[in-house]
Amino acid sequence: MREDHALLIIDIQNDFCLGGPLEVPGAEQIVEPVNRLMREYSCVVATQDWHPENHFSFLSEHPGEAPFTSIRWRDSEQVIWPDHCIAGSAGADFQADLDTEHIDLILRKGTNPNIDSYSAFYENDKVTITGLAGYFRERGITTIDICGLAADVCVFYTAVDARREGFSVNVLLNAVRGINNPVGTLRSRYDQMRELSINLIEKQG
Ligand code: VGL
Ligand code: ZN
Repeated sequence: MREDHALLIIDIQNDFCLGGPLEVPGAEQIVEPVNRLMREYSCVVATQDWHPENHFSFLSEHPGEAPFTSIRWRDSEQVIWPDHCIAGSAGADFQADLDTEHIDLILRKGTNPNIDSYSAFYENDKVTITGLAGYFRERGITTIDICGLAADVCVFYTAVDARREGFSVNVLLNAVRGINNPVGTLRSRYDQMRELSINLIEKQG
């Protein structure tokens, strides 16, 4: 077990799993691989997407818009998502089969109604930090292995910010799944990650 490697598990929550409003195809298939992986790390962090019920990214706040389309909002682009992961709701709970006893730190993100937060390190304003980079540095972490949901949204933005913060970053392909809406998004995000020297690897626990 390497003390300088961390496992970062992104948003394995009910609303992203089968039957959820923001279902990621195949999401349940990663739970067992992630459970096995957790045993290999001395530092395990998990995030939860954790929104107030009036979060501005929600479809219910934009009557007439279509989900998964992008709108212009206060000088930036914002994707409209089906309402999901409302703080304290059953949909925001970790998927029931996830072995949460191995998690050292749980970080909740997206709590500001006016800012979305895909990355575990920065909110989407790219200014507001979560403190996670500092947590990893203080624990002597140099390499972050990332798994979870969704590969083309929160996993992607988390991996990009982890690189920017100077960590070595591996995305564990067998333990992520993507939304891929519109089709082609997942592939393009994988290409962007490779260009940023983020390693896309298979790793079994
Ligand atoms: C996510 C869309 C909106 C994710 C979170 O966890 O990938 N995607 N909020
Ligand atoms: Zn969200």
